Amino acid sequence: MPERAPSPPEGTPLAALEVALAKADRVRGRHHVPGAHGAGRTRGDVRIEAKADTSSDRATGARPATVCLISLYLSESLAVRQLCASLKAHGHRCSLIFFKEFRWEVFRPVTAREEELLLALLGELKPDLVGISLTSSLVADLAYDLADKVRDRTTAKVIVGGAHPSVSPEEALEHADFVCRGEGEDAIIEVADAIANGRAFDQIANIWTRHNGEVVHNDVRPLEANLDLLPFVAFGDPDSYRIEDDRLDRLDPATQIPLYHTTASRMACPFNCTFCGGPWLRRVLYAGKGQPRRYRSVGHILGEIKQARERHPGIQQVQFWDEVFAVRAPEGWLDEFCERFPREIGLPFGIWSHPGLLIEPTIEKLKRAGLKKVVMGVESGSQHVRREVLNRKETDAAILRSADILKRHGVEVGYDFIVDIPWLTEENLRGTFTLIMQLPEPFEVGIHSLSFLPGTAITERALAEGKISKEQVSRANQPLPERFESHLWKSGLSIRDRSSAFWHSMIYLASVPLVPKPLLWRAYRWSALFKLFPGPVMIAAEAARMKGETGEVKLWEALDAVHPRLAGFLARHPRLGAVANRVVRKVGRWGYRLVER
Ligand code: B12
Ligand code: SF4
Repeated sequence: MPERAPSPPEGTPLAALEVALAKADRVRGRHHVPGAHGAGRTRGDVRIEAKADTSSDRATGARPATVCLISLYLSESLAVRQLCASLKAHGHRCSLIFFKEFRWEVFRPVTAREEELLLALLGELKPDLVGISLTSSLVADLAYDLADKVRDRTTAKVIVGGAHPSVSPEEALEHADFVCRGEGEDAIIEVADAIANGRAFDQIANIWTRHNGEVVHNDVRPLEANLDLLPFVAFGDPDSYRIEDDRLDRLDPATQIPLYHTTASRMACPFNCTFCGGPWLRRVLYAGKGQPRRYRSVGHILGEIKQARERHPGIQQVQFWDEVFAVRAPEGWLDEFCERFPREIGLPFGIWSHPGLLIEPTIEKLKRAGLKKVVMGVESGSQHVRREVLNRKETDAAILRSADILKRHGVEVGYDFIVDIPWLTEENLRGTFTLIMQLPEPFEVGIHSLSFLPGTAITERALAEGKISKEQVSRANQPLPERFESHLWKSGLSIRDRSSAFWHSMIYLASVPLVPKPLLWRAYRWSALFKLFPGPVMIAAEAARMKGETGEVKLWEALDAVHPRLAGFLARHPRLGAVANRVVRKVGRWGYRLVER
């Protein structure tokens, strides 16, 4: 037995790693005896058991590679789960690292300790290849920063893949040894094979790399037509780690929640909204490479969910992440799904859909099968903006009809709107307010900021018309915390831009059940006055937002957020503050009386 190495000093990443891993192993009833297992590796007291060598299972007889896949701010990531399952099915060793979680309510930046934990974990796992999933431009800077550090501090090769590097491979290749464009299952297997076996990797389809200092661009391979050939995504895999809140845990975060994430199709959406990255993937990257819209068989989907439930019986709901669920599905697919899902799974499920597509018979069938919630993008209350700027053809009437169908069938609903499209006029914002006011309650509304994603039609147009600069395209246009919060409405609007401040606040108030609708209609009728003095409406909106976050109405904090100078002045003059308080209450009561009339 080798001599026990001293424990890492307390508080260092390795110490934390040790604690986390020892805890995980205690949970599994396993004890670390350094050197006792042939396949294990040790460092200090830290020991990460390597998987049994599966090389003998490999049809090729080639050596397996050790791969670590990192998902950034996306603990559900289907991408790394799918890639991991494919790598393992081909005999490679693969660990999943879920680095930070995506929480809509609040952005939590990466801490120095979390970064150290990640690098220390990689130091222990000693991968040949580290894959970073860059699902969206949102996490591009973080991905590149980590890729640079991994290349500096470990001997692993780094590969990045996902939607963002698919559009911007040159940029990604500055930070990685390989960039995968498009779907990555076969490509990463070939890269792993090549690395483990010392073979050339400059002719692998979908991969961009450097060879003798020159960038090598390989074409994208044809799309896999039969999705049933893919193994079920990795879920509850023992080689999963989570880094969050300055700690490392050996667990799959998806098994900690009662919601199971999956998809029924790939690239199924038939629409071409100008702000969306999907059309570029379908029409540019995969032009001539086969039909992008592909469906898994119902049996394959149900098999995956059943297997997941065996591993985590606590699953209480399923979320399908198809862009538009069941759109243009093969004949008979929807009927088979609606017949088998309740019988074989019997859980409620949520979907994304499209307001131009919701028809009553489909909703009826899906509701009987367990449909609980539909989320769909309406994007703007102005038909003109939808048609001319966003390339969305549905009319206001169609949107209201869809909303009505969902309401009548008792399906929960969420709508998404974008409120800062550069071409929007005051009239368009008014349209968004009135449309939200007409939607049947209850509903949830997500108010978003427009991200200028690279490659999208709206970005090209905004660049051509000088509405944005190249630096503003997607990831470059805001610091990470702001980008994360871009989907949340914030009062940060300047009171000087009175008209937009008023309409944004009104839209927000219409989307949350705090201020009674008649009061909002009254403010709407008095918009000429409130546009000159938007303060009260802004404070009400900010108070509503804070209520959403904290559950309490905090008028003082809301005033401070909207008008810090006034709040400061009142704080310094408590008597005046008390008078202001009385006035606000009086105005509030007066407002409510107006509503009752
Ligand atoms: C479902 C989905 C989500 C879900 C994620 C659910 C999940 N469980 O993964 C949620 C709602 C959480 C989400 C969030 C966001 N999303 Co999203 N999302 C999608 C959607 C519709 C499908 C993605 C998916 O799961 N596909 C199935 C998996 C298996 O495939 P995949 O992700 O494409 O991964 C394959 C390849 O990309 C590649 N690959 C991926 N990673 C890696 C890594 C390596 C090493 C390799 C080799 C290959 C590789 O191989 C994978 C397997 O073939 C896509 C649209 C689309 N059709 O792609 C948008 C999409 C990816 N999302 C997008 C965006 C913008 C976002 C958000 C920023 C939205 C927001 N403002 O909050 C966030 C970002 C979250 C984050 N931390 O990155 C954009 C990205 C465009 C861009 N250029 O940035 C897309 C393209 C849609 C759009 N609106 O344009 N999203
Ligand atoms: S409907 Fe949704 S997924 Fe389809 S193109 Fe429009 S935004 Fe993208």
